[in-house]
Amino acid sequence: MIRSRYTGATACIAVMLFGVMACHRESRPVATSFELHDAWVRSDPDSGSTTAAYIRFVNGTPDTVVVSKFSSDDASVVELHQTSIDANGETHMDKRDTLVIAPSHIVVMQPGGYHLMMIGTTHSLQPGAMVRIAMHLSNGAIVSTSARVKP
Ligand SMILES: [Cu+2]
Repeated sequence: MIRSRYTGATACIAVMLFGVMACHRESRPVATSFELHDAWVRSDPDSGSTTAAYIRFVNGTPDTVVVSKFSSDDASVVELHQTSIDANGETHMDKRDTLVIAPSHIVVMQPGGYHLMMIGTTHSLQPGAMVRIAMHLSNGAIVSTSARVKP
Protein backbone atom coordinates (compact mmCIF):
# COMPACT_ATOMS: atom_id res chain seq x y z
CA MET A 1 0.00 0.00 0.00
CA ILE A 2 1.23 3.46 -0.75
CA ARG A 3 0.40 6.45 1.33
CA SER A 4 -1.36 9.34 -0.31
CA ARG A 5 -1.26 12.93 0.75
CA TYR A 6 -4.98 13.14 1.22
CA THR A 7 -6.70 13.62 4.51
CA GLY A 8 -10.15 12.32 5.21
CA ALA A 9 -12.91 13.71 7.37
CA THR A 10 -15.66 11.18 7.74
CA ALA A 11 -15.93 7.95 5.84
CA CYS A 12 -18.69 5.40 5.84
CA ILE A 13 -18.05 2.57 3.48
CA ALA A 14 -19.69 -0.80 3.16
CA VAL A 15 -17.81 -3.43 1.24
CA MET A 16 -20.36 -6.05 0.37
CA LEU A 17 -18.13 -8.28 -1.72
CA PHE A 18 -17.18 -10.22 1.37
CA GLY A 19 -20.55 -9.85 2.98
CA VAL A 20 -19.09 -7.40 5.45
CA MET A 21 -20.70 -4.12 6.39
CA ALA A 22 -18.17 -1.66 7.72
CA CYS A 23 -18.80 1.86 8.82
CA HIS A 24 -16.05 3.81 10.45
CA ARG A 25 -15.08 7.34 11.28
CA GLU A 26 -11.91 8.38 9.50
CA SER A 27 -9.23 9.52 11.89
CA ARG A 28 -6.04 8.55 10.13
CA PRO A 29 -4.06 11.40 8.56
CA VAL A 30 -3.72 9.61 5.24
CA ALA A 31 -5.96 7.47 3.09
CA THR A 32 -4.65 4.07 2.09
CA SER A 33 -7.89 2.67 0.78
CA PHE A 34 -10.69 3.52 -1.62
CA GLU A 35 -13.06 5.83 0.22
CA LEU A 36 -16.32 7.62 -0.44
CA HIS A 37 -16.96 10.94 1.28
CA ASP A 38 -19.58 13.65 1.62
CA ALA A 39 -22.25 12.00 -0.51
CA TRP A 40 -25.42 14.02 -0.93
CA VAL A 41 -28.56 14.04 -3.03
CA ARG A 42 -30.59 17.06 -4.05
CA SER A 43 -34.04 16.85 -2.49
CA ASP A 44 -37.02 16.18 -4.70
CA PRO A 45 -40.57 16.16 -3.35
CA ASP A 46 -41.96 14.14 -6.23
CA SER A 47 -41.71 10.39 -6.47
CA GLY A 48 -40.85 9.17 -9.97
CA SER A 49 -38.79 12.20 -10.91
CA THR A 50 -35.08 12.77 -11.53
CA THR A 51 -32.55 14.37 -9.23
CA ALA A 52 -28.78 14.58 -8.89
CA ALA A 53 -26.34 13.03 -6.43
CA TYR A 54 -22.71 13.87 -5.65
CA ILE A 55 -19.88 11.88 -4.06
CA ARG A 56 -16.20 12.54 -3.42
CA PHE A 57 -14.03 9.52 -4.33
CA VAL A 58 -10.63 9.14 -2.67
CA ASN A 59 -8.39 6.44 -4.11
CA GLY A 60 -5.55 5.91 -1.65
CA THR A 61 -4.65 2.57 -3.18
CA PRO A 62 -1.85 1.87 -5.68
CA ASP A 63 -4.43 0.62 -8.17
CA THR A 64 -6.74 2.40 -10.58
CA VAL A 65 -10.34 2.05 -9.45
CA VAL A 66 -12.98 1.82 -12.17
CA VAL A 67 -16.66 2.20 -11.28
CA SER A 68 -18.59 0.50 -14.05
CA LYS A 69 -22.13 0.81 -12.68
CA PHE A 70 -24.09 2.77 -10.09
CA SER A 71 -27.35 1.73 -8.48
CA SER A 72 -29.73 2.63 -5.68
CA ASP A 73 -32.86 1.17 -4.15
CA ASP A 74 -34.25 4.70 -4.18
CA ALA A 75 -34.20 5.17 -7.97
CA SER A 76 -34.98 2.98 -10.99
CA VAL A 77 -31.75 3.94 -12.75
CA VAL A 78 -28.59 5.71 -11.65
CA GLU A 79 -26.54 7.20 -14.48
CA LEU A 80 -23.09 8.79 -14.42
CA HIS A 81 -23.17 12.16 -16.15
CA GLN A 82 -20.62 14.86 -16.86
CA THR A 83 -21.56 18.46 -17.41
CA SER A 84 -19.33 20.45 -19.73
CA ILE A 85 -19.39 23.78 -21.56
CA ASP A 86 -18.66 23.77 -25.30
CA ALA A 87 -16.85 26.38 -27.42
CA ASN A 88 -20.10 28.29 -27.86
CA GLY A 89 -20.60 28.55 -24.13
CA GLU A 90 -23.47 26.10 -24.12
CA THR A 91 -23.80 23.62 -21.28
CA HIS A 92 -24.05 19.93 -22.11
CA MET A 93 -24.75 16.92 -19.94
CA ASP A 94 -23.23 13.70 -21.26
CA LYS A 95 -23.72 10.15 -20.03
CA ARG A 96 -20.46 8.37 -19.14
CA ASP A 97 -20.04 4.60 -18.94
CA THR A 98 -17.30 4.45 -16.33
CA LEU A 99 -15.73 6.60 -13.66
CA VAL A 100 -11.96 6.09 -13.45
CA ILE A 101 -10.08 7.14 -10.32
CA ALA A 102 -6.31 6.91 -10.74
CA PRO A 103 -4.06 5.78 -7.86
CA SER A 104 -3.61 8.47 -5.19
CA HIS A 105 -6.23 10.66 -6.84
CA ILE A 106 -9.48 12.25 -5.81
CA VAL A 107 -12.52 12.70 -8.04
CA VAL A 108 -15.01 15.22 -6.76
CA MET A 109 -18.54 15.13 -8.12
CA GLN A 110 -20.13 18.55 -7.99
CA PRO A 111 -22.72 20.67 -9.77
CA GLY A 112 -21.27 21.61 -13.17
CA GLY A 113 -19.08 18.51 -13.36
CA TYR A 114 -19.46 14.81 -12.73
CA HIS A 115 -22.74 13.87 -11.06
CA LEU A 116 -25.10 10.95 -10.71
CA MET A 117 -28.60 11.20 -12.13
CA MET A 118 -31.10 9.40 -9.91
CA ILE A 119 -33.75 8.63 -12.51
CA GLY A 120 -37.20 7.48 -11.47
CA THR A 121 -37.02 8.06 -7.74
CA THR A 122 -39.07 5.48 -5.88
CA HIS A 123 -40.33 7.94 -3.27
CA SER A 124 -40.20 11.55 -2.19
CA LEU A 125 -36.69 12.61 -1.15
CA GLN A 126 -37.02 15.04 1.76
CA PRO A 127 -34.11 17.00 3.26
CA GLY A 128 -32.43 15.05 6.04
CA ALA A 129 -33.30 11.62 4.68
CA MET A 130 -30.55 9.18 3.72
CA VAL A 131 -30.23 7.45 0.37
CA ARG A 132 -28.04 4.42 -0.24
CA ILE A 133 -25.97 4.45 -3.44
CA ALA A 134 -23.94 1.44 -4.62
CA MET A 135 -20.84 1.53 -6.77
CA HIS A 136 -20.14 -1.60 -8.83
CA LEU A 137 -16.40 -1.79 -9.44
CA SER A 138 -14.78 -3.41 -12.45
CA ASN A 139 -13.06 -5.95 -10.18
CA GLY A 140 -16.47 -7.25 -9.07
CA ALA A 141 -16.57 -5.51 -5.70
CA ILE A 142 -19.59 -3.47 -4.67
CA VAL A 143 -19.02 -0.45 -2.44
CA SER A 144 -21.84 1.64 -1.12
CA THR A 145 -22.32 4.87 0.75
CA SER A 146 -25.13 6.77 2.44
CA ALA A 147 -25.99 10.09 0.81
CA ARG A 148 -27.81 12.76 2.80
CA VAL A 149 -30.70 14.50 1.08
CA LYS A 150 -30.15 18.26 1.02
CA PRO A 151 -32.31 21.12 -0.27
CU1 LIG B 1 -27.11 14.69 -15.49
